[in-house]
Amino acid sequence: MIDNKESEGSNANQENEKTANLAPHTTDSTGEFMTTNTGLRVNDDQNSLKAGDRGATLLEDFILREKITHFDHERIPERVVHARGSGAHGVFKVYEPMSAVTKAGFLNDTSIETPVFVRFSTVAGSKGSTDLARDVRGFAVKFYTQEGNFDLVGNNMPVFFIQDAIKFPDLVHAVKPEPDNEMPQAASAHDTFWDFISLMPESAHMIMWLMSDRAIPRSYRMMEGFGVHTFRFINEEGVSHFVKFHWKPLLGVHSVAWDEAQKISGKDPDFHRRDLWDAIESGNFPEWELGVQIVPEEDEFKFDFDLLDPTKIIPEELVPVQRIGKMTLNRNPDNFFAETEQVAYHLGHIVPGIDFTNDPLLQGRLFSYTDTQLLRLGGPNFQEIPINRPIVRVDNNQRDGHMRQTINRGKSSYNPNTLGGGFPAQAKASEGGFTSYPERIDAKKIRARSKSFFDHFSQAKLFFDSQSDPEKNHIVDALSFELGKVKTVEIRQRMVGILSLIDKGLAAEVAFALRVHVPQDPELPINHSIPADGDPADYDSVMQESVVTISDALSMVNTPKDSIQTRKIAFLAADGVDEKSITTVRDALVSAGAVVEIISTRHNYIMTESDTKLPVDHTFLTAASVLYDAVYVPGGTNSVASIEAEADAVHFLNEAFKHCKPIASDLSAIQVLEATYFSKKLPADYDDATILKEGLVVLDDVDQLADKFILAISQHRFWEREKPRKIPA
Ligand code: HDD
Repeated sequence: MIDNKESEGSNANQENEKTANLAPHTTDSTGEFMTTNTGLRVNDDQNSLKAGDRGATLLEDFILREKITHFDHERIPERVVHARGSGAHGVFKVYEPMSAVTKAGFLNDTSIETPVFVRFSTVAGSKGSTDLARDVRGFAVKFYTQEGNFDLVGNNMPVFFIQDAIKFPDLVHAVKPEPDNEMPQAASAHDTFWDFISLMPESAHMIMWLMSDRAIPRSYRMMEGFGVHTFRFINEEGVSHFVKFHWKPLLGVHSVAWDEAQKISGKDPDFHRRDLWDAIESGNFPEWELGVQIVPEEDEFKFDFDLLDPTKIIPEELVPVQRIGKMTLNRNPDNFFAETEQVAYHLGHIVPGIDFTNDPLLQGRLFSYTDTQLLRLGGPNFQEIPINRPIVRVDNNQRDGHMRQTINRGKSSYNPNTLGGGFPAQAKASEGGFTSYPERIDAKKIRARSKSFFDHFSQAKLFFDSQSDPEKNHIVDALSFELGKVKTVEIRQRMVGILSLIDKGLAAEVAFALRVHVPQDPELPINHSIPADGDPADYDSVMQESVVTISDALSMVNTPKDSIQTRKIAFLAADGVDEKSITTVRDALVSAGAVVEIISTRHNYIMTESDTKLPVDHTFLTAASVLYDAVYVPGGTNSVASIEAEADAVHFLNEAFKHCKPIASDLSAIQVLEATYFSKKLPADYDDATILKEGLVVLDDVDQLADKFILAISQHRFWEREKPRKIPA
């Protein structure tokens, strides 16, 4: 039952208008008696009411019936896409008033901290699927503004698979598990997905993103977000500017390796959820800057692509991203179902100062989101669920329906009225009333696609060309994996044809792995989403000469690498560890913001050489290298001997090496590294240049070692190591 106790959730001190708004709906049973839903105190929650202690249960048992009935109805349909997700509360603050382009209050008042609720998600998998699937990540932000809720329902990739919402059910049917046998779960590596994609050249650009490491982020906290569509900003004078929204993570953009992702899926399928939760619990609040690319209305046709086409980015070289504010996630939800599961985002939740464009994907989404909540949340009153309520008043003449919470006083529920004094009253624009941008429309009603949407390859090529060599290799590997799982050879062949239009070398490498041929002179494939009476010739793709040929912003190599904040470092140690060797490095890493965990052969604690107890976080049974960013082996004769003798420890190091992670060892523990497969690759020297290239640090002086290890960890990964691909782990 509901009471008025303050929320005592994880970070109850993060007070704002939304926490106050949630408080009356938040409850805590500490110190209370158990009751039924009608408030009757329960005397026996262990036994049902029976005809004698060995007799049948009586229908009269209303307590049993209420409990079982509620349980029977606990589940609601999972989201048709983005079913698997994790949420967090936070705040957003704008840096400078944006009045030149938008009148949105929360983008103008620098004194206001706007509460937000963010939900990150994967797209294809079910609610209980792994976080580490190769997939797009949803990045949905609900701003509880003083003018009502504004939802920015984006992804971690700036483009989309299709140009028109009418293709969305086809796309999703193709990527979801196949309908006859419901396999595979949370994976695009199967025939129906690639069958569809190989017939949809417009998805070429998105496929490059999906096959890149962006699809396997290290953390939700280390990925970008994008509003994808071009939206409009409207200022007080009614002037419209086009705008693209970006989220830039302050920790940089980082990924894991594909082999690692698959192993994490087994070792800890909640890896991203846990990472987000733990970061917030430990006070390491994730932060993103909100970026905007602004295009004046008169520049609409200045580009070699159409601003309304959601398969295109505006290269940052053409229109820079201005960082206009910061979002900080500072409180974990109190209850997953009540908040993260029941939150309902909708692209159509906007505020004055923000408006839509005619992007046909955006337009279709405007229908889908409310519609889906009606089924998922059971009726039209889902906006009354606490997490969805705005922090401002809601007054209108909408009434009744399943589970109505609001008790509306008075006789009139219509407008105009005199019996209710004419209220609620319409608001003038000057009073905050929303008015749509009066875009001129003079057109024939027609089912068609603009020819300005027909260039499907130049930005796919721009993306591929902008990647570093390791990133390109990962795209080749990802395609070889995904298409390798496709059973129908014709689909593989068709995809190689499409790839050859993006980059001949890429196509050749994938074709080599699949043992199919690269078509000599591939024709631009026709767009198969053509009407029955359409002439395919009218739908030919056209390749534009891209003005920007390389965009640094597209490569993760160029992300900031100046911090080890929140990185998880494994220390492999056992009884007899050298106290200085372990504590000096631990203290240095922790003061640089990293999280250190000791992994040993037994639980609970280890004793150092000087007889001090150090707590053990995991054993080799409960931890794995794929759950850490780097590894350190401290010195101490007995500890080193135990670790060297532990096959799982050697595997731990081999695997960390294979996944290109920084590895450090006290020189006195070198015998552990010598037991690994990569012992032959240990460099002769450990100066900064070698460390920056190889990511290996072996030194006698542990103070110096700690400094160099921090330098290595801040680089994240040493992809160069992948070249030999011969580490068996
Ligand atoms: Fe969507 C959920 C993002 C295209 C229909 N979408 C959903 C979520 C995100 C996105 C982040 C999860 C929200 C949450 O956490 O609750 N969707 C996108 C982006 C798109 C996109 C960035 C392209 C630019 N979506 C799209 C189209 C349609 C939908 C074209 C339908 C025509 N999306 C839905 C949906 C979902 C949804 C069926 C499922 C659950 C929900 O809405 O609340 O309505």
